[in-house]
Amino acid sequence: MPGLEEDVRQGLLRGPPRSLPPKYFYDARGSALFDRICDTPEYYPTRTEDALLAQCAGTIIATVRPRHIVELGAGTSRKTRRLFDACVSEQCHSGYAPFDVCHDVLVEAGGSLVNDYDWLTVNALIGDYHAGFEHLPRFDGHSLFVFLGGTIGNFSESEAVEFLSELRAHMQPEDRLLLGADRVKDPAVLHAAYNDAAGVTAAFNLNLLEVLNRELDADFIANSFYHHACYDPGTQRIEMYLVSKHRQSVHLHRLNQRLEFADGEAMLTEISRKFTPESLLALLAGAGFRMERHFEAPAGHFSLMLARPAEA
Ligand code: SAH
Ligand code: AVI
Repeated sequence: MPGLEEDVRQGLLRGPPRSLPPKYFYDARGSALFDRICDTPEYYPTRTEDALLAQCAGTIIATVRPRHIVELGAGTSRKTRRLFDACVSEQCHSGYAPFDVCHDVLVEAGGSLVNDYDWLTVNALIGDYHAGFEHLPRFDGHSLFVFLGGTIGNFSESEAVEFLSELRAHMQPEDRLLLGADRVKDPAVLHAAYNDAAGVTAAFNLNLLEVLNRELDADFIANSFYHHACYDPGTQRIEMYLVSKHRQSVHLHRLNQRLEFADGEAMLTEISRKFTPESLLALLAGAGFRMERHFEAPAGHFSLMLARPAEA
């Protein structure tokens, strides 16, 4: 699995456009900024998915009755609490394994979860989910794998198929996947969600430069770049960039490299794909899953699909 240095060589030192995988957003500050994004009035996905989960968590837990809930890219686990609440009402006390690349967010969230749910055993897994699932512990009994927030949209189509296929290969026949995905909608709503007025998304995006400065002994000046996010209806995705405000050189001392940015040069830091029910079904089918239930937010603003491994 490539680390930061390799990803920088593959993405940042090449181009156009220069690019980096989104996992580097999530140092402690980046995770805290993402959590603040979730509370901005413009960023509808979190509260929309949370409201949907509040409605359907009981049905999901009663149907699956998992012994373990394994969450990929769990972050603060704030919405997953809907599943734990349903575990209480359905008397199904499962274990919980949040899997995330950010150590700090797992430690903080784990502490508050065991405080609030005294029956819950939290087995935090720190790592990169692109490195495969063979290192995940094998739990006794069946698991509900959870991938929320629309994070699947941060993968290209081929990355998403590869990722879900690897997950499918790791799953037992009785396991289930709960996948949250954001939906295609009015471009103005999408644009606003990634351009909040308080500038929290901009700070989240620019924090990537601080990560590079710290990890690669680089000398990015955050103030010399600006946040740009736009929705492309053709590809049905948000593209998020950091744009150079002028011509500038940046040194990556640890890699002994110098980057030359042109005035207005844009570096791609994230894509966030939006789905239709059809494109989501096709993605799941392409990765070897069969959809069992589809829960939709009002006006089709967000989808939660409960899926099982398709028979080989
Ligand atoms: N599931 C939460 C958080 C979404 S933010 C929600 O729905 O609100 C995306 C999360 O995925 C972050 O917590 C980030 O640290 C984690 N993440 C991003 N890339 C990752 C990777 N390659 N491996 C593991 N976790 C990753
Ligand atoms: C984590 N992921 C689903 C978020 C999204 O909406 O694509 C990350 C994010 N980027 C900017 N705002 C939120």
